[in-house]
Amino acid sequence: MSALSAQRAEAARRTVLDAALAAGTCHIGSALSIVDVLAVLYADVLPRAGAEPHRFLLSKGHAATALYATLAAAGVMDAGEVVAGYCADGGHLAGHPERGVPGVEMTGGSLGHGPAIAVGTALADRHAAAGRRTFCLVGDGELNEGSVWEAIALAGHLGLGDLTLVVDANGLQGLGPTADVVDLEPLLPKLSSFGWDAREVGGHDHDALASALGAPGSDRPVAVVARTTKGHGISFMENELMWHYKSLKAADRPRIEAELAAREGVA
Ligand SMILES: Cc1ncc(C[n+]2csc(CCOP(=O)(O)OP(=O)(O)O)c2C)c(N)n1
Ligand SMILES: [Mg+2]
Repeated sequence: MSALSAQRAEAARRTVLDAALAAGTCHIGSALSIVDVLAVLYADVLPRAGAEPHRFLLSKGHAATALYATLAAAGVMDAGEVVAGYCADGGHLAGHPERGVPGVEMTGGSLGHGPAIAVGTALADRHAAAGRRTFCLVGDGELNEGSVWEAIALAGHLGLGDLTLVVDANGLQGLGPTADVVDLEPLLPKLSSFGWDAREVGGHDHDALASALGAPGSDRPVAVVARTTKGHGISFMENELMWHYKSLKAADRPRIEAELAAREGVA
């Protein structure tokens, strides 16, 4: 495991929770689900020596705190600024990411749009011979959006090897398990059938993530199905549907601090 990604993931988890506590907002489980994926991307995969970093588009924009916290851990913004500015009156960090904020490539929030935008940026970079990869992260519930599959079909047809779709496969969406809402498993053969190089990985395993995300597809787009736990890292939130919409209250701070202290003890 890259020491850098591990250390940044712990820092980002704390920022996510501090921001959620300060703002009293929801989608905490959704953000914790992807902290490790983002830590690996921003520490080990996106940076390019002497060139602009590869692109990252957060399609499941409701997990915005994970993106802000990762950008803070990477030094693009300040963690205190995330906690004070997220969903605050007059703050500049909205509940869903907005283009124009440093480090934010795509405005998100309405699910289902990231993959099509990612096809566009990958195609533009291909024409520019930029050698630049595009990564787009979607939720597994978000895969219910038909527009996602139009983009998947087109990317496979175009053979966009520099495009990587990361599926945050946590098995839960807003109002129930994905298997009960619209079951799209098995995902790997489905994605392969659209001409994608489909890979499956433990979504909190930094080494496995780094190798699955690090290698572009030769002439096929890459899909990384990251098997994650919604609410990962905070025991009472893990796999608990209610932490999609439930918000933390000030009275919850001691139990959050206890969980973070226990993590820091083992990290
Ligand atoms: C087009 C659209 N419809 C509905 C919503 C409301 N919504 C926000 S999060 C969510 C569930 C998403 O589930 P999933 O993609 O699995 O993400 P997770 O919460 O597991 O991270 C829904 C339906 C939305 N943001 N956009
Ligand atoms: Mg989900």
